[in-house]
Amino acid sequence: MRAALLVLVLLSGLCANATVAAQSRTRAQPVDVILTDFAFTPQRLHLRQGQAYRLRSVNRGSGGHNFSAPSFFAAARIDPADAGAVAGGKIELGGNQSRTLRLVPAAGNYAVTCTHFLHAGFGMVGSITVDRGV
Ligand SMILES: [Cu+2]
Repeated sequence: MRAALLVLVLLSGLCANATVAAQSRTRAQPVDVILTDFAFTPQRLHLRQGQAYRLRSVNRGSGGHNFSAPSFFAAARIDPADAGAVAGGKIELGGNQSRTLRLVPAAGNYAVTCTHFLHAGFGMVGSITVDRGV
């Protein structure tokens, strides 16, 4: 009886996870951020809490850049299938590379920078504002 209950609890947990992943894939709104030498475009992202997004970071710069937003990524619900794209609070991109991350953001104001040497000083800074859902 106890084992059956445990199996049931585990199964329902799996279903809930699968549902969240499926929802974020089907209803996710695409958002593109272009990284260049030395800017984020758009510089200010405006998102809504609870909405699923497909955040695509595209590096059109000549060299490597990153999309570093540790607080934003820590607070967001990231699709487990994409979690490997974020390391140390940032998405690292070589020249002409892009990564897509499915996530549901949490309300707040977050800073975005490129942590490569001197890039923030050259202008690679931005922000993400996530409004509370209705
Ligand atoms: Cu950079």
